Amino acid sequence: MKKNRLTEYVLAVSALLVISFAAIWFMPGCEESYSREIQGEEYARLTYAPYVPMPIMRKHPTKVIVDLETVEVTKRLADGVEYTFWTFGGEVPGKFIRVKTGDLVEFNLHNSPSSKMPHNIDLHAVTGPGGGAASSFTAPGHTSTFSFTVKNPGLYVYHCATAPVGMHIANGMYGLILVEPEEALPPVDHEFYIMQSEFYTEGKNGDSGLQLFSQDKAVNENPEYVVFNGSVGSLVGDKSIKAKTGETIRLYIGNGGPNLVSSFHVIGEIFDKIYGEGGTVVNQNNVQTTIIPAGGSAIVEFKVDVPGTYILVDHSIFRAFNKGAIGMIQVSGEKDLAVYSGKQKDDIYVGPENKENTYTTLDSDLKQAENSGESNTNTGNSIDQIKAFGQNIYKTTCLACHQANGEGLPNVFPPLDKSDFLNQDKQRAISILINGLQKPITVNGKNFNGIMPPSNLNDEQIAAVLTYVYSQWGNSGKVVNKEEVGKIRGKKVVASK
Ligand code: HEC
Ligand SMILES: [Cu+2]
Repeated sequence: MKKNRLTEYVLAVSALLVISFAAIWFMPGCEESYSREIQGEEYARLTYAPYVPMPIMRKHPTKVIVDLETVEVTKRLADGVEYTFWTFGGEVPGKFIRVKTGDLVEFNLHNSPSSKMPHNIDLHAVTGPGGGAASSFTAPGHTSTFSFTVKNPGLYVYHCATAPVGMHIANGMYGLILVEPEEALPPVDHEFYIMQSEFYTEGKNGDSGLQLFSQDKAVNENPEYVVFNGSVGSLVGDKSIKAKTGETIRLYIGNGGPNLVSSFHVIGEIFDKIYGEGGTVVNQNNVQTTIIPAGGSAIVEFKVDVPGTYILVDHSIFRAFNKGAIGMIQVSGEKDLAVYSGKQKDDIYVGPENKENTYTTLDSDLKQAENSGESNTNTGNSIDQIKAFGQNIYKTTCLACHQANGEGLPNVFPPLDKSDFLNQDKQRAISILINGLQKPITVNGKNFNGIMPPSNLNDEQIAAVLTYVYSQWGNSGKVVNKEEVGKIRGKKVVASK
């Protein structure tokens, strides 16, 4: 009995010892634990979106010197559309800043001598009045310096907070600062920087030339453009994010606003992990769409298993397909047919009752998105340039229904090649593009009664796409100019039969 007790005791003590040794042994970073003392200094290496500075390997906080220049630049917002952006570092969004908890940041805000406005910076990573705004107010051709210790890890937005604050943000003055936790984030194969925001232009979406800021539209929260990384198409085509199958991706996503909340989604992917609202805890697994408030952020991680193109969108979906909030991840590598088979067949479906109707599935979302990178080129003057412009519009907005060579789909989408209906009446065709069409028509002897939605194109775009269509596929070769379109839009002519 007594002996037994003793054995139990000895066993218990040794078990405890083993456990505590093991615990010490396996404690992360045990050999080189994080020192909280500031040692040395370094210059921050800042990156432009979609790139992110390298992870920080050091095991101690340091003094980090950040140099950032505010500069006002006029450049492309969409093809043919220019805007005067106010920027941190010459691009929208501003440069990505990466520091580590405990770092002492010496911030030098330089305002370019070419600026017309004073600017400052409010970093959400700063604890202190205005997040640095009051200490960093900088006139053109001046530099302000202030320092702060980053106490809280997380992914934070920074922005200009000079009055009128809304206008400075609306013109592009925002970016992200990542404060890494003491214990580094787990390694991944790729990290990228994406920031959503809106632009409020005087002209409508697609109106070409230099666009001015519209205070009215901003106050009404009714943007003409919603974009990732500062312009339409900045993450599309050859500017897509690239990865290989089997790799892990971490996205640092910010929302500069100024007004809209993003419903961030990647078509065809599921976020394995989310650090909700850019905090330091993984608070969800297996998420389809995450919400990113204006002036907030999120960190998402996922592994890409299937090769192909994945479309980043704000799933408030008209913002994606009509205002620009589209990006792409192109994944190359081996197909895994068990994870995703691809299209296995495409049969004609004859509806249960009406045997005259046939349907075909359309991948128009994808087609539109894939083509959107090359759409909307501004018109030149020559007829060839107009046709080329029209061809791009055709590919992005008409092809999904009327098909590549205007052949249409039997019983569903009428043909545009040698279409007697089209060639008969130019004004009617213009009106159909402006207002859409929803009534029975006969094209080349075949009846159609479908819905063509209004095209949402401006006068110049309608003129170009119709000129292109008229020049193709045995059509009459008519030329449509934007004045004709303007007249019909003004009159609100209803499509007649
Ligand atoms: C979502 C599918 C869809 C898209 C996109 C679409 N159309 Fe149509 N279109 C139709 C349908 C359906 C009709 C027939 C409507 C009806 O029956 O009332 C039609 C009719 C027409 C007609 C008159 C009939 C004919 O064949 O001559 C023209 C012209 C036309 N579309 C041009 C265009 C052009 C140009 C674009 C691109 C800017 C476009 N459509 C985009 C579905 C579409
Ligand atoms: Cu500013």
